[in-house]
Amino acid sequence: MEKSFIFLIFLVLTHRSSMQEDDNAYSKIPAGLKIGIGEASYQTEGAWNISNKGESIWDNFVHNVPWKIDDQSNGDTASDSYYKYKDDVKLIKMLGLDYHRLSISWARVLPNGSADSINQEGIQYYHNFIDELLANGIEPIVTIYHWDHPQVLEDMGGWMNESMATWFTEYAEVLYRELGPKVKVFVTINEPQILCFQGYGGTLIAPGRNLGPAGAYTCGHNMLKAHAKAYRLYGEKYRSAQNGKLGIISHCSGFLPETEGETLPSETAYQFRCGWISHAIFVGDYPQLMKSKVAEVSRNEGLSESRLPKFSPEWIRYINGTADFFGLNHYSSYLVSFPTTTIQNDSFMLDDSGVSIRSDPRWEAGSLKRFRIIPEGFGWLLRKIKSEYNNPPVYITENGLPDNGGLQDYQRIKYHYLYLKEVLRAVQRDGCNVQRYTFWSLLDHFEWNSGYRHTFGFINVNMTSPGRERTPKLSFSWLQNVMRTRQLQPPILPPSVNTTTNHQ
Ligand SMILES: *[C@@H]1O[C@H](CO)[C@@H](O)[C@H](O)[C@H]1NC(C)=O
Ligand SMILES: *[C@@H]1O[C@H](CO)[C@@H](O)[C@H](O)[C@H]1NC(C)=O
Ligand SMILES: *[C@@H]1O[C@H](CO)[C@@H](O)[C@H](O)[C@H]1NC(C)=O
Ligand SMILES: *[C@@H]1O[C@H](CO)[C@@H](O)[C@H](O)[C@H]1NC(C)=O
Ligand SMILES: *[C@@H]1O[C@H](CO)[C@@H](O)[C@H](O)[C@H]1NC(C)=O
Ligand SMILES: CC(=O)N[C@H]1CO[C@H](CO)[C@@H](O)[C@@H]1O
Repeated sequence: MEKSFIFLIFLVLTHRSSMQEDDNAYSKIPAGLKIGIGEASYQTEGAWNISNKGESIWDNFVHNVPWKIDDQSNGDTASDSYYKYKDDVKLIKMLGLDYHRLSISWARVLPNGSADSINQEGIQYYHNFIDELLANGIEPIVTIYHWDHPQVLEDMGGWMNESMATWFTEYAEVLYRELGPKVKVFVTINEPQILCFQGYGGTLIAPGRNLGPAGAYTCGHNMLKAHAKAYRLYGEKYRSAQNGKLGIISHCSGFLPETEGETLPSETAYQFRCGWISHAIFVGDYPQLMKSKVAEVSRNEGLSESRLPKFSPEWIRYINGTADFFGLNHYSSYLVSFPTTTIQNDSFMLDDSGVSIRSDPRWEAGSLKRFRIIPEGFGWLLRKIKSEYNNPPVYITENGLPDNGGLQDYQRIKYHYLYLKEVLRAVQRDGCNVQRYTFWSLLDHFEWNSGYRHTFGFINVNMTSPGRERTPKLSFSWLQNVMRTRQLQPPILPPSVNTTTNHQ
């Protein structure tokens, strides 16, 4: 009698604490979690034809097929960061962040693609930028390649040409040699998934080759080889002196089952999109599920062999283990199922997985509909990465929400509050080994095929003014408070909303 009464109290107490856990338990940012912000060269720099810079595939795309960009704009000037990098560093410092993620424009450093002719003015810009960060106590994280390779290399096939792996490695070596003494984290390639499917498989982004799934798979295949060669070269020639960390960035969404308990659709969607790249690096080769499914689809289409290229055993071993961290870009989540009648798909992948992927219209969206606020999908993903790859160090290298601009960005604050909270819980409750969290992005910038209509910045940039004046948004002061206290801060609510409103 007494025992069961005590047990009952225990139940009540544990139930209460798990209810309260959500709001208070994990709000401290642990010492092992560094916080930063990021940008990409083509999206911010401008100065596209300055100081011997070569033409990149993005310069070519926006100038030759301007109608592919929602507002027919381009990145010729963008946020003008080529000239204003010192202002940007001041703002990063004001935010109190630990690090800044920037990318190098391949065509600015190697105008005609060849590592034999380094553009000194181009590399000097990155020396200056990185020195300015270091002088202000901000750690630089360098993305070697964020989608803007030299057009001359595209003219020789780009990522369809296996030689690209060699050209990429020669370029990476220039950066190890030049910047490696002061850069301790390099990312090789940003999001093969998106660039290969939208730029080579489809036409949404540069180079817009429209080669279908087979083209996208070949692109990913060559990128994995390029990444591995660049990683191995660092190990052989630079690691002992420079002691940096290297990885590649996967774009991974959350895939929640449409029907509770039905896990195969989630597993399939995960392996086709995230696992495609990550499995080869953390386990070896493409995921079995993906190999079988693409082989089956290819057979059904009458192809003599699978359109997913095969790695030799030597390449499988060579690529396996080539990452010091799991680089993760995450934005949103989807509901997945095997369709019974018509196939519903979203616009970002032509897919052999056979999985139907949709957004729940009840989930709140940013200015682009596929960016829904669904933080539990992030928790799902972080736990999936932990179990799938034996809990590797995870660097979250992008996380953010688009809106239509303006300084009162309440929705951005709410998004980051909920998403960072999910990260803190995954780390402190579930033991996920997340070591970095990167807000995306510092500035309003050129948002690829969306032009300037959708913005991710904590800082507004006046894109109609030649001065490209920077004005911090409301989210800027929220983020300052997070960094000052190293504690998650409650969202700032718009004046008309009462405090009990549920986030869903
Ligand atoms: C560089 O591009 C701008 C357009 O963004 C153009 O006005 C200018 O003439 C170009 N400069 C050179 C040297 O080609
Ligand atoms: C490559 O670019 C450099 C610097 O812009 C130039 O001097 C050189 O002639 C170019 N080489 C070729 C083969 O185009
Ligand atoms: C690939 O690059 C090589 C140079 O390494 C070139 O000879 C070849 O023509 C290119 N292939 C294609 C398909 O463009
Ligand atoms: C990949 O590397 C891991 C760790 O060294 C090893 O356990 C695994 O067997 C390798 N995978 C393949 C396919 O060789
Ligand atoms: C942006 O710059 C333009 C041109 O200088 C100016 O007319 C406009 O008021 C500015 N917009 C804002 C929001 O400051
Ligand atoms: C139902 C639906 O949206 N189907 C689309 C799936 O994607 C392909 C390729 O983009 C489209 O052609 C279909 O219309």
